[in-house]
Amino acid sequence: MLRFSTAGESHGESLVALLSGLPSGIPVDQSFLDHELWRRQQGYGRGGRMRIERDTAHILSGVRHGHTIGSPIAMTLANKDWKNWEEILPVAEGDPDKHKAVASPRPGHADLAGALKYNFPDARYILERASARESAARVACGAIAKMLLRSLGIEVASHVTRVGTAELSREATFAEIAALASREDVLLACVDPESEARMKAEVDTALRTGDTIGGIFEVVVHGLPPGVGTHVNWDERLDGLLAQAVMSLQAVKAVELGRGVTAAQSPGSQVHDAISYAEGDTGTFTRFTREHNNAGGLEGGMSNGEDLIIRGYLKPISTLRRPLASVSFASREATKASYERSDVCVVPAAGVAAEAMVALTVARSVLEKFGGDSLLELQRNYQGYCAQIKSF
Ligand code: EPS
Repeated sequence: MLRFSTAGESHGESLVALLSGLPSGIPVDQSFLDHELWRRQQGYGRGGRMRIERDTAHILSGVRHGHTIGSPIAMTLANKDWKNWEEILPVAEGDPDKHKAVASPRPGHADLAGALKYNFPDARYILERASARESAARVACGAIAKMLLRSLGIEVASHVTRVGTAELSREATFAEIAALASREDVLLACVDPESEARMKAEVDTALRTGDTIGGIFEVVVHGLPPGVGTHVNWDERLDGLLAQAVMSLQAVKAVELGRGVTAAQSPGSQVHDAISYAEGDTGTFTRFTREHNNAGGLEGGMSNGEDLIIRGYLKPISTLRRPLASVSFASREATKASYERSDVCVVPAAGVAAEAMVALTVARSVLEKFGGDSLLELQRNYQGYCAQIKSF
């Protein structure tokens, strides 16, 4: 089974990622991996930390001569900021006078629940692990999952469809969304310049007022055949797995598949995607075609051959320059929530992290269905199935 886990604190020495269960023979492109990490660091509204970090994944194992070898892949991502934190956050006891408490919990962050749960006098250790810095390690794993999917012709991309009240005003094609990944100025990762200008204005307002702003990103999976995932067991349904994977990202508060939200207020005749059939080579995978994709490529917990569409709804970052009311851990007196430095808007970055989570989730379901210890074996199984459904 494809599995990954991460370790590391936001201001510790390094993030660590461990990815196992991949077949041998997948070409691993270090520059693609680092470009994915770079994309996650971009976006209008990121804070001072991103001027310090320049993420790169140092691969320690599982890849030799440019290809996976089937064994677990271990990676480290050094935190450049560590040099400023060595005395504040040492592994050994160190000098307590140099430690830096997170003295009053930030509403919306993990601070209060975490300090209570782990019995810490302040929220420093909670912040360190709850921070979205961790998502860099997920992006490193996701980049390798993307390389696997790419060798089967499956692509994953994301764009921003809303920042605050500013919404993308038109439909986007997959080609437009995919092209965003090679943009030099990510700005707000929106395919439409006019909509993006309105989104930027929302970030500017938040910046000016010491506030933060959330939004919506959309991840699209293109080129996935029907039948990945299954309806037969609740914990193998691809829709449920995707929802969990994206919801697990820092600051995501809702996940929508296809037209999930507005479907709840519309009659079935306007929601479900009518099916047609044409002899000849019309559809990509089968001769069954759809005019619409309101289902977001998922029916019955399985892919249906249309693009997967997964939207993540991001709350505004909970570290505010004009902090909300809170309580001092030490005195229990009313005070303002702690503030160090923070981002104002992270919707494009969260979209990149969500691409990674989606790629890892789809790759796991693909490997479960098609199996194979080498890429050659996987591709043979995959192509055999594609030929089977084409002649269904
Ligand atoms: C974060 C706070 C900020 C963000 C950080 C997430 O970090 P710092 O407190 O060091 O300024 O920059 O995100 C990252 C470091 C990153 O790589 O995404 C938080 O508290 O969640």
